[in-house]
Amino acid sequence: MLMGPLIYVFVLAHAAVQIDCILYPRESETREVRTLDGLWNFAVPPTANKSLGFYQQWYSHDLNRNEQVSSILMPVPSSYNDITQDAELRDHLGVVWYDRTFFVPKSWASQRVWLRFSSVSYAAQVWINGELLLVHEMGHLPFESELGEYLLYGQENRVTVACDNTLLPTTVPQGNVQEVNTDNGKKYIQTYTFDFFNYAGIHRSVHLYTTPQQFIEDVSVVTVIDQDGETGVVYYNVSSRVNNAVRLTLYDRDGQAVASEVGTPNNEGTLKVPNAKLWWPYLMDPEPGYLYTMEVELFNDDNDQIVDVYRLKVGIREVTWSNTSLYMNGKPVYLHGFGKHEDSDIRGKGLDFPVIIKDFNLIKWVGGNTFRTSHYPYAEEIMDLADETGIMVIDECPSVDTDLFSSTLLEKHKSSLTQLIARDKNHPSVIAWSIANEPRTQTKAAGEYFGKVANHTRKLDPRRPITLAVARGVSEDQSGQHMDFISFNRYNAWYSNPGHLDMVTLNVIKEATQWHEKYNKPVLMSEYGGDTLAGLHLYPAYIWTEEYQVALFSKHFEAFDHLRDKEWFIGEYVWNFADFKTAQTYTRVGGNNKGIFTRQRQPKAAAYHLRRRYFAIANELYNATLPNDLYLYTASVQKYHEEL
Ligand code: BDP
Repeated sequence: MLMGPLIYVFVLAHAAVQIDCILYPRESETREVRTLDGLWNFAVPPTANKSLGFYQQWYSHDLNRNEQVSSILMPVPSSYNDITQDAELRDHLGVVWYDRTFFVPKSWASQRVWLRFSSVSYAAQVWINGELLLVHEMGHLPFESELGEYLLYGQENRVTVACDNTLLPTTVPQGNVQEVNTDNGKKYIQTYTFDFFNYAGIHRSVHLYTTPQQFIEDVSVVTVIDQDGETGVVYYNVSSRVNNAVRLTLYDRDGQAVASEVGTPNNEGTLKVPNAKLWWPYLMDPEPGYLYTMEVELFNDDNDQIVDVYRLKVGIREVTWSNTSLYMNGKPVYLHGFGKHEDSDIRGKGLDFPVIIKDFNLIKWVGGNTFRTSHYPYAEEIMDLADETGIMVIDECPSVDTDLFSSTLLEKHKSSLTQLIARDKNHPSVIAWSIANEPRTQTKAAGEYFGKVANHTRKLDPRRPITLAVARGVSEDQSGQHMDFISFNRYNAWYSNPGHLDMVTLNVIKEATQWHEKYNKPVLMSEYGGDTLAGLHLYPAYIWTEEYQVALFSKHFEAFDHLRDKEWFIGEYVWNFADFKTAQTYTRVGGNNKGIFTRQRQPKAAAYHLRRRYFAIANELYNATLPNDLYLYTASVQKYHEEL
């Protein structure tokens, strides 16, 4: 009854999103790509009438020329929340409006022209020149449409986006809307239980791109290593609406063709690469992240001319698992990394290359070999960089704290995985799918629900293991039976037994062992940590200080080393890589401070501590070279110590 002002609820609630192909737009000799990133016009309807933009059809005119609208400039990509000084915009609930104009050359009239959004959070409606083109529900995932007759060639066009951040019990992630009494009367507020700020807006790039009339619609790649251990096998499938021949050629880093085949669209084909250079994770090989380039060419009807070309990076590697281990190219891997967030000052969750590159530099500096995309899919550009650097990724869908397991929610949850796998299926860095973070898994209904989500995911991709980050206790959990490995989040000496550093090690060992005993599957600790205010020092270690974070980590390290002797313990993920913004609560000082880096990416003491551990592990397991600044010189006795 209080949903009146919240637009997408009735527009989108039943819009089934079926996205099974969504290639990243890449230039080639047959394709042009432009971004519409930059400054857009931005307008917020009045709180008292959140639907006004729809009633007044704000999509019919430029927002900055419409006398009924007061618009400002808004950068794209970015969250809108932290761009102005207005607390109401920061905490806005419901629809906001964006628009901009762009030219389309006359020469594009003979092509197909597509408009692609890499992410609008949470729901979007898109108009071109006043005509409704697209609706999409789900943040962090791309959607697109061909523009066709909506477009004016050789003229100016306008794109308008209505973006709604409202979260409900049937959205992924879930939230609630409450009516509250304020000093200025009644208003609606958004509540949610997950622990990161519900940033919203056009978060990633907007692309305009062309394809020829006959075009490559999708490319899927699965790689395995032949029994000889040397030949890389690349199974491929090219989708196209025509049945013309396709030619696939694989080039190595030096541009030499190493395999080629002519096949037919929508049929599986195979490329074999003798003496393949395998894709290895960072620190596991001197040349991690080796990528080939796969060139896909589509022929015309007479099969004598090439009409479309698309190039895709391919890493040849094979992920397998047993009830005790996870293997990369047949070798057991130990995962040492982070839970992260897409989060930074001012742009919130907006794509930002300086922050992205800095984060990869820091991950490598610390010696991490993995991260989990907690708690939603990260930008495609981040996934590309993970491929190139050899950082393994547990790829998580946007389901957090899932509860109230309705059939509507189930369909959307499944759709989030369909969309995620369509987007990320070809990334060698993706080693597993995480189908949720900390859902309420203690009921029978939850067990059945996650069984369905896991089956759905497995059908879409049987070649990667499935997990979810569980927080409920071992004895009550109903979800683990459906997973391929168990990931558990636990905050010893923080949420449980705060201040008691002597109540960590045995508890971690005990719980990990219980998970393994209950499900007979590999186990990893997907979150542990404690909030730490950078610069706060107290010795002996006291909660919230840098000393405490270091000591808390050490107590976990002892447990992990004990567990590493058991084959089935496959990894450790610190919570969190960097401090990040959350909703306002009395447990958070400027946000969540569990980062080993501040939000500005400066190290706390724990970063140096973790770095010594991660490199020591990589050195022990893979003979990785230790950086020479791991220990700074103190006295000659240290040299002796290091040699031990
Ligand atoms: C875990 C959640 C994570 C939180 C973390 C914390 O998975 O999203 O940020 O707790 O409280 O339960 O720091």
